[in-house]
Amino acid sequence: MSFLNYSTKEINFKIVYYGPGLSGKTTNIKEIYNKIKQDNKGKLVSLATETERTLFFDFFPLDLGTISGYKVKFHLYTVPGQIYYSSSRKLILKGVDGVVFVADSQRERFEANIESLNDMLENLREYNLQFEELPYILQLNKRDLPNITPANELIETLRRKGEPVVEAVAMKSTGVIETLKAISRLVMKDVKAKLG
Ligand SMILES: Nc1nc2c(ncn2[C@@H]2O[C@H](COP(=O)(O)OP(=O)(O)OP(=O)(O)O)[C@@H](O)[C@H]2O)c(=O)[nH]1
Ligand SMILES: [Mg+2]
Repeated sequence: MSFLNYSTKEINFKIVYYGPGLSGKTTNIKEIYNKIKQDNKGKLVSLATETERTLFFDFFPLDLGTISGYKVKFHLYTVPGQIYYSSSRKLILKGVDGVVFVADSQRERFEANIESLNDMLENLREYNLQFEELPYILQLNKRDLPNITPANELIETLRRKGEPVVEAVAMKSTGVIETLKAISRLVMKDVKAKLG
């Protein structure tokens, strides 16, 4: 859960980009990283295989200014999408405050999206995290490709609780900041109420 530090006047949020292998999770956070001013971000830690697939996670901290005198920090993580890194995916979800599900719009990845979504829901359940309460965004990525499922069909299958949906071409940065703004809006909503 979000960590409110009274002595340092900081609020820390953990945001995880989840989704099937090669859906564009790392691309999302790299694009965000490239767009943020140096002063507002920490180091991007990225551990990848030779083929650039995420091995454990990608991570960087992002400063989002202050609310009610508290410094707001987002810690952005991606999970490794490859099926055999299931235990890492679960571990990375621990204490999460918000999730972005990055779906791959390509027809041949239709089932992979569903599998990954179910895997996410199962992992959240195991941590006793209430999905209904969790700030959550569905991103439909790779909308630039020719072999894609229509957005309405993807929404019908993948949308689980009326969450905001963002269409994206992460590689070209389209929809990336919109997605980040959408998830931050949701995670900040609760905190603003608490801080008054
Ligand atoms: N055409 C197209 N390609 C994309 C888009 N977003 C990402 N890609 C490409 O898809 C491939 C995989 O992207 P990554 O961001 O590494 O995917 P990932 O979800 O982090 O993959 P794992 O770490 O293996 O789980 C790369 O070659 C990207 O350039 C997009 O919107 N359109
Ligand atoms: Mg990755």
